Amino acid sequence: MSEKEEILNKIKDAIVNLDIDNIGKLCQEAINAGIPAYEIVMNGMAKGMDVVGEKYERNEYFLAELIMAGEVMKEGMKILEPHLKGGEIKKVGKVVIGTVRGDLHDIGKNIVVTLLNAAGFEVIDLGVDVAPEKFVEAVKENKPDIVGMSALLTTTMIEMENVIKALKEAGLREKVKIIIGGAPITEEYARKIGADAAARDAVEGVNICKSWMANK
Ligand code: B1M
Repeated sequence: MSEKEEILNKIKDAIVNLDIDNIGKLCQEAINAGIPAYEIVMNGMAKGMDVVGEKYERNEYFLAELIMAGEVMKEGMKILEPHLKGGEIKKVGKVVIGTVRGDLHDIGKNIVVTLLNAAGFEVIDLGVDVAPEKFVEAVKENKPDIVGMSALLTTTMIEMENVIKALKEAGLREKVKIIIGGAPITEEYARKIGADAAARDAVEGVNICKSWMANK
């Protein structure tokens, strides 16, 4: 196993073992070894989160462990976030983003926000559990180019469609591009609810937003 694989494995294990005391040190070690921050997130911490999810499904972990895993990942992000951010760049476009109503998962959405900022977008982050009316208000107020929505639960995906309906009713749908993402989201679902795109991960999401702005 290469040194890089070894560190990424230790980071994955730290998430699985809910090791909040060592995750920061390990992330710093990975940065020092020259591993790009985004790779540490996706091939280290997010892989650990997948195992945590599987353990939860097998009743080996419970809600308390899910909460703790979220905290451990956030602790790691404190070290990685400055390395994900770019310098000051001219703003290329404006994005209103949020996790939809009923859904409290924000780790993935926050990575999208960080990478959008790094790519030069101005981002209005509405947070989690965002009702359709709040998306509409934010679009009216900020006149963004793009609306982004995140959902991690199959039970909250439906809210994405509700946001699109609410934007249509307010006469705002045609003024913005809409991108959706999160573990249960597919291209097919995006087409079904009338979103413009679905992203599998944060990098793909940001690339889609960049391509829209380039073609504007
Ligand atoms: Co929850 N949870 N959770 N959870 N949780 C999942 C999602 C689950 C798959 C676990 C499992 O059973 N295997 C399952 C959902 C099952 C389903 O719906 N089919 C689940 C469940 C059931 C629940 C509760 C219902 C548990 C309960 O209460 N009994 C509950 C619901 C609470 C609520 O939201 N109302 C719950 C709660 C929580 C915590 C709050 C404890 C915590 C979240 C902490 C937080 O976010 N602040 C939590 C966690 C940590 C997870 C897992 C383990 C990890 C999620 C995560 O952060 N992944 C998760 C299992 C899993 O996903 N493997 C699970 C890492 C992150 C980097 O990935 O968020 O997918 P992700 O983001 C990616 C892409 O999806 C994409 O880019 C990101 C980075 O590349 N992306 C976008 C995301 N949004 C995007 C938007 C875009 C573009 C790309 O454009 C706009």
